[in-house]
Amino acid sequence: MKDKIVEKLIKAEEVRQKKVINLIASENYVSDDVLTALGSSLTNKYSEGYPGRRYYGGNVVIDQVESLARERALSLFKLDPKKWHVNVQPLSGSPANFAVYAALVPLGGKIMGLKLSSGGHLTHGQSVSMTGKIWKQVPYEVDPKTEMLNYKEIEKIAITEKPDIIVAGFTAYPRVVDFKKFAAIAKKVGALLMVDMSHFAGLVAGEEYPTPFKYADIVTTTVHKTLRGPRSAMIFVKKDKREMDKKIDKTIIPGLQGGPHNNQIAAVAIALKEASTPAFKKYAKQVIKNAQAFGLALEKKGWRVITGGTDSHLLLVDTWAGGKGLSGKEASDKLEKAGIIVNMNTIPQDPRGVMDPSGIRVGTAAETTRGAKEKDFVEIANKMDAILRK
Ligand code: DSN
Repeated sequence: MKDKIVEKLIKAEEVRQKKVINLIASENYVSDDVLTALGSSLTNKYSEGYPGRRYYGGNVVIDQVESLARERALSLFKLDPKKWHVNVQPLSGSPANFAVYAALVPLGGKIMGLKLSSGGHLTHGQSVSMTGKIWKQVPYEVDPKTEMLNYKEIEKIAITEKPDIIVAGFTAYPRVVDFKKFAAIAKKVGALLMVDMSHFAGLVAGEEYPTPFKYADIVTTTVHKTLRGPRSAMIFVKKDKREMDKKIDKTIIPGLQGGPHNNQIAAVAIALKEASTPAFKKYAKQVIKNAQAFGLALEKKGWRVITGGTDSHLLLVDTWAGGKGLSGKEASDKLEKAGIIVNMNTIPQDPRGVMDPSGIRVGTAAETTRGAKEKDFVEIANKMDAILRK
């Protein structure tokens, strides 16, 4: 690389990534092929529009790349192209979710989403997100006792509030979501059901987490978490007389975005193929086994694990409880100094603020890619315990 300053920074980040134990639940390590596609000449091309209908000439190859990514996306999740459409152009998860609301929810309409402190995402209608400014969030929370979703309560809220869209999905909820129950509630109140599977898409692909596709009208996902692809997102949408597929496509371009990032879309296509292999299925299984072993080991050391465990790749740990009195920020800082990377996170009913919450979120997707097994996570739990008690 001619730019020695940037080259040095890239090398330094590579070294950092290799040195640490990475427990960020939303991160992963992509294959060399994905990296190659990201750094390819596809980045040079403008291709506003969709395959076969572009505003610029010279897209004969790019059309094939995007069509391939679409075919692989539908095939990975076993979707019939006559019944489902996928848009692979969203630049990342937040713009993908925004695009769904912009296409399908009237301005000022209601988005019913999981509260941030219960594990929801900013773009599920939180007031600080544009999704909560343009639309109104109707929040639902996890049950204060079980810390799990309470479908009876969710139904009550939906009946009272009559949201336009119900969002199921999370960034910090460790359990499986009952999409069938969500679909029944959405049907009862005449709302659309959107599932944001960003966190667990790889587990769905590996058939280790329930599929939302039987029940949802729209499914959004990032590609870079458990799915182990490049930073990118996709919107899956049912094809029927509501023409939601056409509305979503028009909202992405010309509504919100310009030229798609073609290098990224090629990398998505590669990741989708990788995720369809038996090796990936094994990976998804191991991710969950590791998270469960990790949770048990933390509990054995006296740490309170939210909901008492996990069905997925992530765990929420209460660092304040049991007289430990460590805020999530303090815990995260202490761990980082010792080479373990986590993020501070609110826990259900958190009395402390978002910037200094009572817990941390940890995940197993990244270290499982690097070959970690259950015994490694028991070791990591013991190491974390020793660091946090100092
Ligand atoms: N930042 C992602 C996460 O960590 O869950 C969501 O946007």
